[in-house]
Amino acid sequence: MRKLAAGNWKMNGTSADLAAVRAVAEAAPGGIDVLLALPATLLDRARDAGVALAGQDCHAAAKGAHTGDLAAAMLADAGATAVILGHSERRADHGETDDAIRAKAEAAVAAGLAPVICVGETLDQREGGRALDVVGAQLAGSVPDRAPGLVVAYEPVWAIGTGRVPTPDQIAEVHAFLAGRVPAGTRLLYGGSVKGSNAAEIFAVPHVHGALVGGASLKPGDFAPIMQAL
Ligand code: G2H
Repeated sequence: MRKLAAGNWKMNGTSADLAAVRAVAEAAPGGIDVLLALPATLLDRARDAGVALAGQDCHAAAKGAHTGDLAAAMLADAGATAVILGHSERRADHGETDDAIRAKAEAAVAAGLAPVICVGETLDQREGGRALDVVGAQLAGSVPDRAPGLVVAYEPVWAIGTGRVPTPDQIAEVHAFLAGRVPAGTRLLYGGSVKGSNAAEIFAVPHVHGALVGGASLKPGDFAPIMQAL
């Protein structure tokens, strides 16, 4: 299975940052896949930068009266080949449920986009011994029956943007659990405070096929060592 380094720029980036997209493309090692989830405003202008692009969310409907939303086909039209769905920031900020995420994923698949579906437990849930129950329920509820190119990202909420990273044993436990429940060929990414300094240790964990990287994907100099560690 080819490894995947995915960057999630979240709500960062303007036209001044297109040079960083090109720099990531130039720094990408051969033999791995690299995907940048840019703000939608940059997708079309980054489409010839030499790196695969993703959206960060889409609507479940194909079109219509949904002010401010984007259809999956619009992301595809702008150059995306994938879309992140169910990121914990979307689940928290926009109340996205597993059912809503599955509907979005079905729309993404219909538009030819590979869904990158995020799951992950909160600190309370982990400390309560419920991490596997939570990610299992999120997986069962949010992944459609048919999802070509499916990627699942395990992002413990307590590790996102905090600098806290689970131990390799904690990541291994969840990834082994997920590996037994996803269709064959599904890539499993770890996400949450991945940096150049911890990437190699994380990538050595069984069933970790890459990373979904937030803060450290914004600067090519930070993202390059992560790509190289894969
Ligand atoms: C988790 C991750 C990217 P960061 O949200 O999806 O962000 O690497 O900044 O923790």
